Amino acid sequence: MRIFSGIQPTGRKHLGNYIGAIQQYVAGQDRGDAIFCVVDLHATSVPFEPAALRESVYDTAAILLAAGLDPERCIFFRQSDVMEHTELTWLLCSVTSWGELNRMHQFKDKAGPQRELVSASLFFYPVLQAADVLAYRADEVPVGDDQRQHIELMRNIAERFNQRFGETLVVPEHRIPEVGARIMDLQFPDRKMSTTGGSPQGTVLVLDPPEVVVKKLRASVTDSGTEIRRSPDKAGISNLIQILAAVRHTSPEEIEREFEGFGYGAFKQAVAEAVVEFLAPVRERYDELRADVEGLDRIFDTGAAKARPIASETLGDVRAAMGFGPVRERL
Ligand code: AQP
Repeated sequence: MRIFSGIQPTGRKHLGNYIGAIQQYVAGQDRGDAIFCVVDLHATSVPFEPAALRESVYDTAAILLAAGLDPERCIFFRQSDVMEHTELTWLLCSVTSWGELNRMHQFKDKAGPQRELVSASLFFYPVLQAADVLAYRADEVPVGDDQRQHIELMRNIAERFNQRFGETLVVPEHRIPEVGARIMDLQFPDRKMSTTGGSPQGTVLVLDPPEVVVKKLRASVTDSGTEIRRSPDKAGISNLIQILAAVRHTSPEEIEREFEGFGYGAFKQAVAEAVVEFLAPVRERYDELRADVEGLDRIFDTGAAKARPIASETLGDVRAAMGFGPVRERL
């Protein structure tokens, strides 16, 4: 089975990214043929600074490696190093409808508050994401719950391509974790924890010092009740239950049983300590990995050299199916 996922370059990866995505990437290495990339092309869909973008790619790579991605056991590369992604994006646009793209929640959420130019690339973002996955004929895409709609779209794109031009692409499935698929902002627990839309105090960063993590979790917004249980009117406590269950690799039911009769203060302290412990190994390894930019470049070069032939073969089949290039017998 082939697993593929991409992550945006920002050094500010948060607990939601870690639980919803990064943790699954690391586990994916034992489950199949795993391919991951830092999607720097996607980062240009919102305002960005070129020098900061380049640095953020290294920040993100160091976080993923510190979390346990092993370039010996997976293919790990920088998206812009494999140019097949961009050509495939254009070709897939012909089987993507404008109406579908216009219905994407992420586009609406991000285009709305933008004061400067709303770029066409923000609109086409999901097609590039589809090209990333379809280029590797991946069976499975580990993501958080917020990506459900984008994965549905890439499935439609693959199915439509196959119907129109003949069986060429693999239709992928999403893999969304059962626990922690949507970690919420600690200050506004009705919104997801987010890089761009979150509150600073409500967002635990993977690289936050332990005392900052404790402070943010202890200050998290709860309700006027006392019970540690999940309920629609207890969004803050429900979120903390999810977080603790995810970092301890257990179920929310188990957490509710264990903390029955505890007060909110003691529960928040327990969540804070568990999150600090959960993130400690990443913080410990990060600095050394981040300092070695040449080493990171070598990892990217090796990854791109392995990724390119796979993407290139798919692109060749797509081109042939669509009628580009000289006559070629389809295999
Ligand atoms: N709150 C979340 N809970 C669980 N999973 C989450 N993911 C994002 N937020 C949560 C998952 O993290 C992966 C990386 O997403 P990305 O590449 O889009 O990274 P990002 O843009 O830096 O992360 P955000 O926070 O999702 O940014 P905004 O909100 O600004 O767009 C994905 O698999 C995602 O599902």
